Amino acid sequence: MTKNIMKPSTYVISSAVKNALKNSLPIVALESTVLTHGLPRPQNHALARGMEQAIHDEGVTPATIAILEGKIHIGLSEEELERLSAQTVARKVSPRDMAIALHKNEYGGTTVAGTIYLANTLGMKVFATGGIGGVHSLATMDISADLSTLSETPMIVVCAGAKAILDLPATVEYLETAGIPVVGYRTNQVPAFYSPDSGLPVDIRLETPNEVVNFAKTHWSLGLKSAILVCQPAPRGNTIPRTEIENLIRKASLEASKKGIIGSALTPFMLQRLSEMTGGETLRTNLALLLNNACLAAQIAKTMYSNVKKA
Ligand code: PSU
Ligand code: MN
Repeated sequence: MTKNIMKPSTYVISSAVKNALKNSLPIVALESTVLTHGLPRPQNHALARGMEQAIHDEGVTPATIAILEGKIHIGLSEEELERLSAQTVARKVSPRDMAIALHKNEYGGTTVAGTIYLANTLGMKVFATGGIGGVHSLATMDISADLSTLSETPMIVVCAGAKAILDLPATVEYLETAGIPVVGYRTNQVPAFYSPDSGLPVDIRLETPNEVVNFAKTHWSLGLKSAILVCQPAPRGNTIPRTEIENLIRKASLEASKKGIIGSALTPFMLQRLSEMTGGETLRTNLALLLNNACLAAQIAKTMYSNVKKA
């Protein structure tokens, strides 16, 4: 069922996504800030293709969502994906920024918040990313719009926890306040992006896509409108020990504050410095966990839609 409340003139849906929506076939929505702001070129484009391919391989339709020249695109062609990945000037688009990017005919990478808003509006249920935004620092009130949007968007969001440079305990507290259950996928701890352990317990541990789908249905059957956050650790062999990465994050933050780097420039700076300091290890982990999350999201979408058909 689509509950489309957007004016068709504001967006373009690819024929593959249109077909999947029309026939209630499984779809996984993908964000694009990770391409425009999160990863270096050309790895961003390779990753985007890899995630789409991983979803295809499960027999599921990927829907990468982005803004191209002032139009919202739901599902990108090969050429559009390449063009977006090559953009050096793109806006990072959360719900607050959407009309701005449209009004100014800009390119935009949609964040978790921006993407799940659009995906849910079109009736999609499953989304994959690397890490969600969260609480940077309570002192500055830098709290990602991902959190408030997750609280009002009934989608299954597969991630490896929150962005590594955040205050993870504060982020987890906010998730509780906002009514967002944190599911550990085959783990008891909220993954800390690069490392599997954070010392913070998940709200419930689940083992299979089927359990995730049933849990989400129970949550929504209560009339709740919030997302389900499914947290999966980075794949074995690609993780970085918690103490090691924490030290490097401290070092990089110090550098950033010395250089006066703040706001939207902070994440790209931190990710680049971490990658330099680890000889590319953080980048490899980031890519591996994104692919892994795309696979799990596709399996969840497949399960969800096969259940829908049987019902
Ligand atoms: N996590 C990463 N890299 C990223 C992001 C998250 O490791 O690039 C992006 C996601 O799109 C997320 C956004 O939704 O950052 C959150 O940004 P902010 O904290 O400014 O809301
Ligand atoms: Mn922010």
